[in-house]
Amino acid sequence: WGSCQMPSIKGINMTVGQEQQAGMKEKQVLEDLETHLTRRDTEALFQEQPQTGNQYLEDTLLRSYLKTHLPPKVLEEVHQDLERFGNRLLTKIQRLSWECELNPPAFRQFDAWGRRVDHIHTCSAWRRMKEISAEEGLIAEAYEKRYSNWSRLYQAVKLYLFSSSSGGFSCPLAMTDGAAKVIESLGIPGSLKNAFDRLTSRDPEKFWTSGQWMTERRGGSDVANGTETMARKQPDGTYRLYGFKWFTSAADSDMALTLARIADAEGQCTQGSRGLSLFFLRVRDEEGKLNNIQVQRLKDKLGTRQMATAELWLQGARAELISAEGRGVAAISNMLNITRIHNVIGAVASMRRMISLSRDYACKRVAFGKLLKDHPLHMQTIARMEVQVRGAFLLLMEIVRLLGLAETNLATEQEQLLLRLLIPVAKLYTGKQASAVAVEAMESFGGQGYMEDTGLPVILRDALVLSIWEGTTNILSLDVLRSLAKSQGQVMAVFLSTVQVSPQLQPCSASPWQSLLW
Ligand code: UCC
Repeated sequence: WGSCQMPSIKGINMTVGQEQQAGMKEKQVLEDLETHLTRRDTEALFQEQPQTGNQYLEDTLLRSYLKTHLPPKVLEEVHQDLERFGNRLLTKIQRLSWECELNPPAFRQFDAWGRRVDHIHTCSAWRRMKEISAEEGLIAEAYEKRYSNWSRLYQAVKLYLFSSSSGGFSCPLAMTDGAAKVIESLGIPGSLKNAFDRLTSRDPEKFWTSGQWMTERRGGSDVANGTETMARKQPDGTYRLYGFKWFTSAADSDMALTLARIADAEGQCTQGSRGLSLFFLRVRDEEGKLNNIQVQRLKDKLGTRQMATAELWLQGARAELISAEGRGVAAISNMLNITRIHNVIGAVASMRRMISLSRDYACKRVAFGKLLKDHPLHMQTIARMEVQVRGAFLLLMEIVRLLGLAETNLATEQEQLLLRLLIPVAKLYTGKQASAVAVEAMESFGGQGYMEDTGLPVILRDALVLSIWEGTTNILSLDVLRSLAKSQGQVMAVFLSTVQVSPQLQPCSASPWQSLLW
């Protein structure tokens, strides 16, 4: 800016005094330019960005757990795949995740000519996540059972690595897994074979995701009293659903499982839990037309903005009854237990990511004359978080180990009881823990942790939902009581005896503190 003014000063006739003044002005301009350049220099690199490498290779606890527990042949194959997957996450998938955050879904209700279209537009990165999920067998792995009882654990490990780089796609995967589990537990009836094959497919062209539509306008916790949706039987044996689903996550899914009350000939329904039945429905037909469903709007959420959560009117949606009449809650509880485990996976993964970045930052950032890692107080804070994530990780591994045994008919009765108890406990505990750890870890970056474009606030926002959806902390506490009551206290006896004697619940290295290696 100074340079273009200078010739005009020099080009006019001036007195000596005026010349002196002009000389001083010129000097000032040059000094300003120098300051400006100096400022630009420092602006170029102010602080070093925290980063992680291959998340699998860097996760010493995960690797040591797998080494300790998996049979050698399984370990060999799994190790190769996880190393490859870790590289794919680092070089390709993480970038897509950020794209999903920057391009949230958009809803268009009408086309240019006033025709109602209810189109939910998702970005290309989100759609790519769906293909990647199929290619990586993120659902398929658990159902193919290539590694017998270890398949479930292996799937959970892949989901754990994927979660923080999935751009929110781990949510539809949770419900997809839950739907596959429900269909499998029903013995894969012929009418659901196509759906099951698609939910568990490795072919991106075939792969389907599923929604879980439980929440209605009267609330999402008290499902027994909050569900108003009515099902009318049709002459061909199918049903038509009428109602308003108020909170449907991943509304761009291909199918959904949902609850409704079957109306009798007079249009009357049984109230309460005993009146609820479980239905399967396709969201769109082969031409992409909605199945008598209207999208009212997309939800304006604090986090998980990458995914389309919608309010849906069911206006005669064609559906198939898949549970016994009045056994809807019991049937969908298989789905709830799977999505709750996914919730634990998401919680552990977000803690792991925040702490890994915090650890890396501590090795790069200098304050008060030395790296953060050389400040004992800072390291104590990180160490405390590290212990939390390690405990949560081991609890998660124990749950998916037990689930793998149960799914291959290798679990004892005691192990089944323990699994039933640990799912709500782990979900409620890690959901809360993830929010607290994310806040603490954010603080370890100072003001940078609060900056949107560092990507750190997204992790916190997304973690905050983990204690809310899939059952709040108090609802899960009630589920713990339900498991106690149903087993007449046996779950507690099994739990106590297990923690006293089982090496499975001990950390695989002598102490989590010992493995805090830098
Ligand atoms: O949909 C949502 C968002 C999806 C996003 C998912 C992504 C997550 C992953 C993220 C990854 C990063 S949120 C909406 C979710 N909604 C809920 O979670 C519902 C919350 N409410 C409850 O959980 C309630 O406790 C209910 C609905 C289960 C309570 O219903 P009832 O009807 O009062 O329950 P009852 O009468 O006690 O139980 C009915 C039957 C019983 O079996 P029987 O009749 O044989 O004794 C129970 O034992 O269901 C059985 N049952 C269970 N069985 C109930 N809960 C369970 C369970 N957890 N496991 C096994």
